[in-house]
Amino acid sequence: MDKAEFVVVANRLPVDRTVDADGADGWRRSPGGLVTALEPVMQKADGAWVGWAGQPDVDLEPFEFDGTLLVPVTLSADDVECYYEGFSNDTIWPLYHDVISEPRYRRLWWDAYVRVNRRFAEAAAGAAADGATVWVQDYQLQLVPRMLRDLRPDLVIGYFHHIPFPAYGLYSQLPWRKQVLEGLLGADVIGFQRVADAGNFARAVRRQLRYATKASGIAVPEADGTTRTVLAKAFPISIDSSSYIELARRPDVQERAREIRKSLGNPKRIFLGVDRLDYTKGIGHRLKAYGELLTDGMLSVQDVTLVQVASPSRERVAAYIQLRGEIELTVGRINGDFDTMGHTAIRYLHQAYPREEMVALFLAADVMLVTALRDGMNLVAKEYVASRVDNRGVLILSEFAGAADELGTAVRVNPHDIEGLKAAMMRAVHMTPGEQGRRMRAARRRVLEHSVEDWSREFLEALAEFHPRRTMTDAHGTIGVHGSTDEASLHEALTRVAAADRLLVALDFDGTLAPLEDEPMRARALPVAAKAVAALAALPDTPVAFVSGRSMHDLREIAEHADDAQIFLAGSHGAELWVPGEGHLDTEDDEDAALLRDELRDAMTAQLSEFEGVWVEPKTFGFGIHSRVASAEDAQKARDAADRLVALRAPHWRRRTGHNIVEYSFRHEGKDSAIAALRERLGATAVLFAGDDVTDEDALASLGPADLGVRVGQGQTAASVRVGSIQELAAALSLLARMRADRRE
Ligand code: GDG
Repeated sequence: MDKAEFVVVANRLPVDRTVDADGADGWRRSPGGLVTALEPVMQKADGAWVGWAGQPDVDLEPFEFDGTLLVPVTLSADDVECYYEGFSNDTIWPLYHDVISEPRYRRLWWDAYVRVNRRFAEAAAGAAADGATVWVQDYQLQLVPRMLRDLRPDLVIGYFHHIPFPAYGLYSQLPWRKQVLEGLLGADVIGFQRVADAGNFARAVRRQLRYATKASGIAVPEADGTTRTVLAKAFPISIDSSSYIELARRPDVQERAREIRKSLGNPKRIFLGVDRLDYTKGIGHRLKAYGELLTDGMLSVQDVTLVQVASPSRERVAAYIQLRGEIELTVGRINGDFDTMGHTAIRYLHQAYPREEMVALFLAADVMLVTALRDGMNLVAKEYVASRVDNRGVLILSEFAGAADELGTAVRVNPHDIEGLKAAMMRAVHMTPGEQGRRMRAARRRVLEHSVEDWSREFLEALAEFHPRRTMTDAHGTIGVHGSTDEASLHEALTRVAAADRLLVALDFDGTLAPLEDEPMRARALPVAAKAVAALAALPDTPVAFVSGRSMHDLREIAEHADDAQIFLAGSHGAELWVPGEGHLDTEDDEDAALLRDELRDAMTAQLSEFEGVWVEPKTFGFGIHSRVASAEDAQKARDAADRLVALRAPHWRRRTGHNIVEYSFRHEGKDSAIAALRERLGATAVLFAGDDVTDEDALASLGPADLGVRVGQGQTAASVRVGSIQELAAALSLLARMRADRRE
């Protein structure tokens, strides 16, 4: 079996088993947000997916489906009962949803959870290539990150938690509360739906494990005496909005929406609920409010109907069996009391439907009821909004759903407050089309601007940036970075490039030659680095270049002696070039782009002034948002605001992230193009490039076998050599200068 560079681990595989008319087995991609979200990532990467195929006691070999390697994990009937239905769905699910139903704590279930989590970790360890990225999904697999790290310390491990993380007072009920926290902290990045979930998690870690937390970082002491920083942060999930828009625009789907209205007797208003039949969704609360409005005579079945799709879920778990009984009793009573021959109060459907039918229902519904008592996100709310291409309809949204953090213009409700819920429903029934449009347009903007692809990209970018933030103290008491190249190999690599006929030494500036500063214009190369660079540049056949994301204007100011030392400068990630003796090479003017740049920059500066420590840096071809001294929350909000503005006004701009900076630019050049241009102009036969940040990886990844890539500090890298600090790089550059000078003698 080939090893994969990117591995997803989830309870379920992304496929369902099918049996055709001849009784032959096959597989079909299962619908669902997670599968859609990860599809583009899986397709780009050499990906594998580890999970259960959905049937007990079936042993399957790994197989390929749509370009993804599927690695089935076998669960026995007992595993399904104890690990899945028991610990996952009858202990963790109710506990994490604020104990709406009473969690059951059974030691046998816990044992099965540990056992099955280990099986998933082993399967993932077997599927992952050296240094691969593994993304673990959700509450069924909370122990996998730690188990996997112990098995494979070389891996980059992410975890996303789709459901809420409860307040400490509730979490502390869990008899295995420490083990679960330790399990999760095996990851490099832990993603949550809401800022509040990440906060609850950090609090539990402080109280239970006494680890220090700062902003979104948690300091995790490891057995070998090192400390690892784990990032625990909100990454709200989204939907594949364009597929909903596409369906909503289809004439047959619109026709079906009209048909649905007609078959319900063309009521004036249709209420809709779409949920898995789960006690967290507040279906009983909405039925109660609706039943009372009918009883009070505020609504009548001549005018309104409630369509409730309750798709079957976890049908063997006792709490779900009981819930189904209660809901169906309530529906029966309300219908019995209010139905007429021609009209029904509630059209109750305990079935699952194809997505086309769901979108037709969304289009037919005047009022969407999302009344969850607790919900990680609630994708249905976002799907309704995305589908309303006509900017009509009212979303009633529980403040206990994660989606409430983003959809501020929905009609918000506390579903426990039945009077409040009734008032909101009446308000929705009477809302003018103008108000519906205003609210819906704003909600749609948010959903459309932040799709599920953005979600996975943002998570994986954070993961790449964050791993492995590990410092260690060696026997001599010096601080290095985990994974630094040993001295002998570094020496060997430098000897190799020192022998090149014409060697280009290209160096990033900030974080590579100069320490990062809170005030970027104060950055200066370390004196020892500046000296090494000058020594190299003075040698024949050894041109030196600084390759930076800064504008040429700023780069010239901070790299003060560059011109004297005959150093080439590439600014704006390679879109601008300065040649010693010749000056700034002209770049093409794009007046429209420049106007838009000024306008967006001004808008951003005004909008971000409320966030302390966040500021906008003008760039030649765009702007950067710095948040080095801001709180994690403000930094996130500022990035979100910038993302929204750019997605709306300049969707074709390139977005780059670096250490505490996000940058937007209408020029798409990366540092790789700067290296290519310099290599050609200077006739270099080999290139040494050193950098410390994500944008340097473009250049590092473009290097050939004769070249040498050096990564300074932590982070995933394409470089073959890693040094722990700027000081170490400076020492390596001086050594290189000596080697090259010796070569000539
Ligand atoms: C968990 C968290 C979080 C439902 N019935 C049918 C159907 N669905 C689809 C919906 C939606 C999905 O299932 C349900 O997603 P939700 O987000 O609403 O809720 P959970 O299943 O509880 O999901 C939740 C989510 O994970 C993602 O992180 O948002 O908070 O609890 O996409 O449309 N789809 C079709 N037929 C049905 O009958 N086709």
